[in-house]
Amino acid sequence: MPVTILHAKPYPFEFDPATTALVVIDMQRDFIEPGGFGEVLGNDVRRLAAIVPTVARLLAACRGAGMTIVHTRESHRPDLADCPDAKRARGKPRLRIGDEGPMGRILVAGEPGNAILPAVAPIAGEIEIDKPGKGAFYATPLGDILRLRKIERLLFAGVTTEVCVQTTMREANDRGYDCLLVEDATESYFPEFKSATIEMIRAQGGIVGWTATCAEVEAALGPHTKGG
Ligand code: C5J
Repeated sequence: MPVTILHAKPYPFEFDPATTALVVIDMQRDFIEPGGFGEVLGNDVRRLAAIVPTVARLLAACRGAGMTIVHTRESHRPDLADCPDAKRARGKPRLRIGDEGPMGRILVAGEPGNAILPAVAPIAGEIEIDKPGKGAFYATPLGDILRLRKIERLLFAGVTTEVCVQTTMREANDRGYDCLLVEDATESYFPEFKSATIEMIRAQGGIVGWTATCAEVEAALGPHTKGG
């Protein structure tokens, strides 16, 4: 049965939990924990760590409503065959993708730093997508998986707001999905980039989609969650 987030911006967002997926982008140790790729690039990772409890709450609400849950990881093959030289060289970081860092090889599948934080980790039955790019549709089976499950709408959370979250949301928008970004379940190393992204998503009547808070999603799902 459809539910409505009345206070979503720019206007109410209706969705049916049966045909809506929660997509949690790149909640990986590499981006969120000290010593990972995010910190190697010169970022203060504490901002990202602060949203972990909110993402966990959102996951609990969506799991309780029986929604499809997708987790993504930005990760490359161990042989780096899916990592363009341009991506590897960009920014001249101290440690590059594929180099040995404090949490294993940076942004390489299967390495400790590439794992999703335990507090928001996938559970049995949830979809895990390893993506070599910023967008989760590029060079992954995500589009086919969503189509087979007859998913029509997407809720988004994760990091970073203006990079992998926004890129994936724009890819989804162009593929015909109605998308909503959960404002307090996403974060950026740069607060001004987060707020600008939220503004641009919902500008012009929701040109990329909608935004709402985690509490607003929880309130809408209330009657659908187990025991509700
Ligand atoms: C970045 C991401 N920022 N997950 N990746 O390189 O946003």
